[in-house]
Amino acid sequence: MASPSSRRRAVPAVAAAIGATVLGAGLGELASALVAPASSPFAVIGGGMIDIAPAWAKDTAIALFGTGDKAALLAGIAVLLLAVAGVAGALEWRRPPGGRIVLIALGVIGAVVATTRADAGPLSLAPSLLAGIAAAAVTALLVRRLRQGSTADSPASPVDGDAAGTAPLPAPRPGADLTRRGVLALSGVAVLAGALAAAGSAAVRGGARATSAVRAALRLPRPSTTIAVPASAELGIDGLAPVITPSASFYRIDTALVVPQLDPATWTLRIHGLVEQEVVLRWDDLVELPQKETVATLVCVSNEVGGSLIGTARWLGVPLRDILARARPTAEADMVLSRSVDGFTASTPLEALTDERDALLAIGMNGEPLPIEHGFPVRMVVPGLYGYVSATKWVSELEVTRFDRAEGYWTPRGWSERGPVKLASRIDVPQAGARVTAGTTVIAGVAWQTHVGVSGVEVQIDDGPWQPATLATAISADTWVQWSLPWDATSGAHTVRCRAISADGQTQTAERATPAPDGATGYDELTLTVA
Ligand SMILES: Nc1nc2c(c(=O)[nH]1)N[C@H]1C(S)=C(S)[C@@H](COP(=O)(O)O)O[C@H]1N2
Ligand SMILES: [Mo]
Repeated sequence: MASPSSRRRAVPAVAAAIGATVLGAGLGELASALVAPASSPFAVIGGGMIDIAPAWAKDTAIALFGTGDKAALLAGIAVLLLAVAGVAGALEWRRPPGGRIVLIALGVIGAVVATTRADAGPLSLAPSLLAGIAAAAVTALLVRRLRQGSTADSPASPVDGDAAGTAPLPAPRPGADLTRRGVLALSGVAVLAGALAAAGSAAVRGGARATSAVRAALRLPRPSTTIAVPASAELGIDGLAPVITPSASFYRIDTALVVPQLDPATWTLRIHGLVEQEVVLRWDDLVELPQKETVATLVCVSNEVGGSLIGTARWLGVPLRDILARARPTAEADMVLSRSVDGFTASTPLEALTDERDALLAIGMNGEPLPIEHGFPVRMVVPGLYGYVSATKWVSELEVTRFDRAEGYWTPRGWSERGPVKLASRIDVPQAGARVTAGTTVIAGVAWQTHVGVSGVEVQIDDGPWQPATLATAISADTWVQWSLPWDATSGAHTVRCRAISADGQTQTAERATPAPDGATGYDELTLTVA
């Protein structure tokens, strides 16, 4: 057992290791910004954790933090890192060089993970190694100083404890206290320096600014086919999701802790595999091709019943069947594995990319170039399929292959290899927790089964009959449709449920299923008290 005094004396050592680790982490981030942009120690550890996370973990993270899941992950890593640093400080104080070894080991782990990332460069080892070495060296220096201070001023060991074995409280020693205070102050300086280095790394990166400038200056080609959105597609009910989702509020889901910054001038798309002719497409080639405008709803397989991981946008791009036709897939091919610059892949049935549907290699979203976090400069959008098996952002490669030869990113992580969108509906109005007073009110929401279409929505209040809601005009089978139903609300507690009927006559199933492995099912339900 450590005596109270030795525990007390470990405090500056713990502080020193934490300060040294913040400094090391900041230097690692700065080094990454300067020489290995894809190998930020935080991003590679976070990315590695995302990659090994099973389906339930992804679901839980999204359920807890929504689209803030990435910030939560990074904060979690920071807290864990500081906790380990604290332990390393105590170890370095009691059992040198234990603390140094722990900190170097952390750096080595980061470096090894960095080399395994899809976008690892030649210097990918450097940032994490530097972070570990800096943290260890500064910890060793400060703890050595602390030890010199305390031994210089401590009495010789025989006096340090009596025959009964009780630890004596050391008399205050001004010299030792000065050292302790000095080391604490230096730890604080290290934290500040680490924060400065991290801020510096953000400034050096500035990549986001450069890409925004390129994006802002970009002019999109005009579509040869446009699509009109009928005014009657929008019911204009307060609280109801607008039929076209503004890009700024469009949900974002991806594994990219650092959003890829691509320049259209150097972007290429390689189409290869089971093809007669390998093709490499550049931005200039792409914008020369006939452009099509579509409106399509994109939905995430992780969307819970009633969830918000869904949006509808106007997309501009070239039909993927035109692109694939240039490469001429061979007869044995049945899948296209699209790959993003950051290593994400999606397995899409070849048929969905070559049949009559508007599967696009998209460059525009809601009249502008794709937002950077939605895949700038080029992504895929395929009606009828969940995003994880179709909607690859920052796309750089289409490998024409077979389902029995390759699999997409989420398949080995517990998600189905194919992801057709399931029939679903959601209640938006009244909003959960809204005050509803007795009298005529409105119930409204959205319903979808992309590329199949919705022919009806029914609403049930308490245990009453299922009543048909009024549908807004559907833009197409590829989009969600708004619905509404007037309701003469009586005071008291009520439950409201909805279910959709698809264009091919299926009624949405009441059976509850979790998002994994192939999409949630069950009725969205709202409970409310009418005043
Ligand atoms: N490069 C890349 N593309 C990706 C993903 C990803 O993790 N990386 N996630 C997919 C998933 S799971 C979904 S639901 C959609 C979400 O697209 P959005 O963020 O534009 O809404 O992108 C898809 N494309
Ligand atoms: Mo998704």
